[in-house]
Amino acid sequence: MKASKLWVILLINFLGTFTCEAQSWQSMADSVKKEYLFCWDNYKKLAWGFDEVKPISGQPFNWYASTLYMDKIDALDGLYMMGFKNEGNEVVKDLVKNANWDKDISVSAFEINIRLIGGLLSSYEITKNKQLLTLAKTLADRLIPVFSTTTGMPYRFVNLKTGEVKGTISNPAEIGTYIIEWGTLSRLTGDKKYYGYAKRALVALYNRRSTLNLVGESINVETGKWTSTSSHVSGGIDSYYEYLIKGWLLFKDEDLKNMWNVYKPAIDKYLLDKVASGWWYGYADMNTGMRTQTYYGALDAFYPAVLVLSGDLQGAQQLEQSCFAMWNLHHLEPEVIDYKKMEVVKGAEAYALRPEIIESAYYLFTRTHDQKYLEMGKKIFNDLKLYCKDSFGYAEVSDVLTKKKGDREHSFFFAETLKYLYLLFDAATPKHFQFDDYIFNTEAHPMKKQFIGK
Ligand code: DMJ
Repeated sequence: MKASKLWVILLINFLGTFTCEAQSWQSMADSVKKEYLFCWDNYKKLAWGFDEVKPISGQPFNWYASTLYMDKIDALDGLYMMGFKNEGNEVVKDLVKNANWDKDISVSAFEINIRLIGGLLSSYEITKNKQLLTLAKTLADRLIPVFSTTTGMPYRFVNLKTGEVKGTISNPAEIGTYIIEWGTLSRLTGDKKYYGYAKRALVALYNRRSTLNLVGESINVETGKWTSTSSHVSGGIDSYYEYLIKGWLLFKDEDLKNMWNVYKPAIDKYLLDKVASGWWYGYADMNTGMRTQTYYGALDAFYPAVLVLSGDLQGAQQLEQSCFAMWNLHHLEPEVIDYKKMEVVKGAEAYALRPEIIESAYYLFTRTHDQKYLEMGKKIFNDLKLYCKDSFGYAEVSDVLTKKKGDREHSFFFAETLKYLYLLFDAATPKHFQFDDYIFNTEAHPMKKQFIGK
């Protein structure tokens, strides 16, 4: 056979395999869309005037005394991304007509920010419906009282009607997870004050880091004194680091990058733990650097994504491998494991349908194009269908060992878990979404990049 003919055959085979693989990932992405619609239709049918639908009983559920449109707003950009335009338009119409923030309820400013302000801003960018931007702005305005401390670090809760604040003991995540949404609000409204509040809080925390360049787990926002010196990358600290690196990428404010550059070596020195079961990030005291726990969990699985964004691809790949081992221990990941013993920590057996491990697989696949991240996503998706799917949606699992379900489907299941699965499989198809000009907030709502910094 002539060499040229052989080349043609090889090329056809290669293209054939490539197309075939792309098709199979396309069909996985389509399956995720099907599950999104299944969950959405149940929400719509059974809980339209409420925040969420309970996946086992089909009962409606509100976070507070009255609805804050949690599923509607958290799911909205996902509906558009997956092509469910009519469903999306229906939500926009409903929000524009009915949404109102004049409610006598004390709410978590952090959750309202990442889910509602984030979701309204990204949906505004998609639809260009100005009323969504107005809803985001008027909601942020009702949160402003939380920033009234002398330190600049926000209180945790605010009454949306009266502006009364509470929650003096807070944590880095709830203090330092505003700049993506509030910076975007400044960009879209031309009012710099939103960026200012968020940045002041980030800097206030940074100024209170230990001499080892670590932060603790809880702090008094009035006095600025640490109330827990436990340092880790888990819940309560996680998105503080995420917002430094993402905030820099989004706004090119060098101050944010400089802060991250001070933390990163300290995190690697005191928290990174290379043991027989893999690379992990455990717990240490922020002042002494002494290891306190060999714990890692479902929430911590966001960190490979942060490592990818900060350029540490090797660290990200190692850590994601560990995360997948954690998932495969019981074919659903628990809230916390002891990675030295590779055992679930007592009292932390639940899996709340969290997205972080998928989010990290998505970032890693887009940077490496390594098929193994698609295979990870496939295994996770199949386990979700097997162990979490119920009559009216997907249910959290209260114990990954017994697989006993709980009657809750958090709104981040729409905003993040299913969305990141969809984006992961979509990324393997020829006409995939491009997010080069966007940064996802911690609830997976994409925000457009813009230069704000110095
Ligand atoms: C989400 O609400 C956000 O990602 C937040 O930063 C912490 N994790 C939950 C989902 O697990």
